[in-house]
Amino acid sequence: MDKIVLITGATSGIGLSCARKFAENGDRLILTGRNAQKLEEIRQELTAKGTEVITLVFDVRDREKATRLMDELPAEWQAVDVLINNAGLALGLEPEYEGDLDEWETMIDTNIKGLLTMTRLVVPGMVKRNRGHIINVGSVAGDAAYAGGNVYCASKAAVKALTDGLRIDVADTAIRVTNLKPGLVETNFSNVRFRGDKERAKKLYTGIMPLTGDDIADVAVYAANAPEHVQIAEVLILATHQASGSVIVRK
Ligand code: NDP
Ligand code: 8X3
Repeated sequence: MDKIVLITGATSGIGLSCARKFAENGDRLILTGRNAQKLEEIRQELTAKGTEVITLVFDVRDREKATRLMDELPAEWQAVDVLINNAGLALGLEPEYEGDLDEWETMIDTNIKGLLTMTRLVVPGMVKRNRGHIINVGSVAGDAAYAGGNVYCASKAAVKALTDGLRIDVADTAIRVTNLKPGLVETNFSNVRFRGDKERAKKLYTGIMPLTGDDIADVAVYAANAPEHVQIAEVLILATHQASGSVIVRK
């Protein structure tokens, strides 16, 4: 209750669901994203319900801007209790010998380097205060590669390694570190992956009931509110008819 929760990529999907669920939980929110107008709409929606919200407009790949905006946070917002490293994306499903180098760079810069930037900006304060929780949004894709997943899967395997590494590095503190690993969640994710091909994106969720952003946000809220001696280290969350990154039964 009443924690300061910072969410990256809060303008859509899992990040937006986290914003709403943590607001319902009574927390104060720092919402970050690239889309200033969407962030403002969400801020208005949540403040109308009594939640205190600050928005920061930056791309997680822009280390300089992220640093400046985090430094400029009002003193009463500096002590972030929960960092949710959610901003991320997949681009394409081409074989590794045909993929686009620029798209690979975008995934690596966002999913890995953006997460590291935010970790480096927020966690030192948590260590000083001996209090905090980092929730990284990994993926079932980080457990094993699937066809065409190559670089995206590698980026989420990196999220697992970085989450595990951070957990070791703060094991002598009261800070908790969680890797949330969703499977198929119906968000804007596949529209982005298939570069705006909505039909192709929709097909992915046909014949199976996918997870929703809210399903994942519920687990994040649970992890953040577990008793202080309980560290939810890793959670794999799959749709009932999904068994792994590559086994999905559609009816
Ligand atoms: P969405 O596309 O709905 O949301 C992604 C969010 O990340 C958006 O707010 C997007 O902002 C933001 N984002 C992307 N790139 C950047 C950037 N460079 N800087 C700041 N924000 C950025 O997808 P999801 O909600 O599904 O994805 C959220 C996370 O969940 C990702 O890390 C994804 O890899 C992970 N995930 C998703 C799964 C799924 O099946 N959907 C399953 C497992 C994990 P903008 O609108 O400006 O692009
Ligand atoms: C997103 C889920 O299976 O499309 O991480 O990689 S999947």
